[in-house]
Amino acid sequence: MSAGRFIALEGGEGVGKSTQIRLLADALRARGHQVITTREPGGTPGAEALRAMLLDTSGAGWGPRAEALLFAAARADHVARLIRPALDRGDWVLTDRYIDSTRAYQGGGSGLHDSDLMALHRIGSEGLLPDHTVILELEPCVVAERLAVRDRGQSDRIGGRDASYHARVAAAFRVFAGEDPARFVMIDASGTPETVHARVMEALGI
Ligand code: T5A
Repeated sequence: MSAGRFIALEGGEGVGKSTQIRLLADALRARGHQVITTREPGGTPGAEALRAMLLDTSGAGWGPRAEALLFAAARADHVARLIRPALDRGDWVLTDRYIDSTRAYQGGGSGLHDSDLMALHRIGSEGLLPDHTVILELEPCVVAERLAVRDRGQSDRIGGRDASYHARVAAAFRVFAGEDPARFVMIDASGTPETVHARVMEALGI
């Protein structure tokens, strides 16, 4: 069996990342691969504790700099304790969000410099990048319909930020994809989960 690959799914809230990770993991397992699925912030007990602190809607929350440091700390634990060991074993690792979420939200959304965020990533996670980063893109009105069904108006601290914040996040993801077509692929996330899954499989050449 060949060595696994490290794949991140990215995009705004509710575009279908978790759904597509499940379908991709099932397809890879059906081909006999060992697959780890995980998420950010989170994936290890320490990072899940930081997730609760980051997304909790009670209290004053965090400024953009503290938020970026906490995401980097969560990622450092996630990489050291789960992602690196899995890749070293030859497993496939599929993560729901990774460094490009920090670049899009704390960078594009909150205005921190990309070079500073990448410096934190070098310190925290030795700069580990995915082999492929799949960005799911969907019209905000379709996302709103899907989340209205699932969440009934509830959102976390970051998902609840205003439309202009989320527009800057979406624009940042498009810029990343344009700058590095070798790592990024943009996928139209409209249509049924199976239709989107077929696009993901084709884009990854699986
Ligand atoms: N964040 C995160 C940062 O600011 N910086 C960082 O560095 C990182 C790592 C994380 C928050 O943290 C921020 C970004 C986020 O605001 P989260 O709880 O992990 O928050 O939430 P999301 O990543 O936004 O995940 P969601 O679960 O909300 O969305 P998904 O995973 O994209 O969507 P999914 O698959 O759950 O689908 C949403 C709904 O749509 C349905 C599903 O069944 C579900 O009900 N659906 C479809 N319906 C119709 N057609 C399809 N094709 C469908 N696909 C899914």
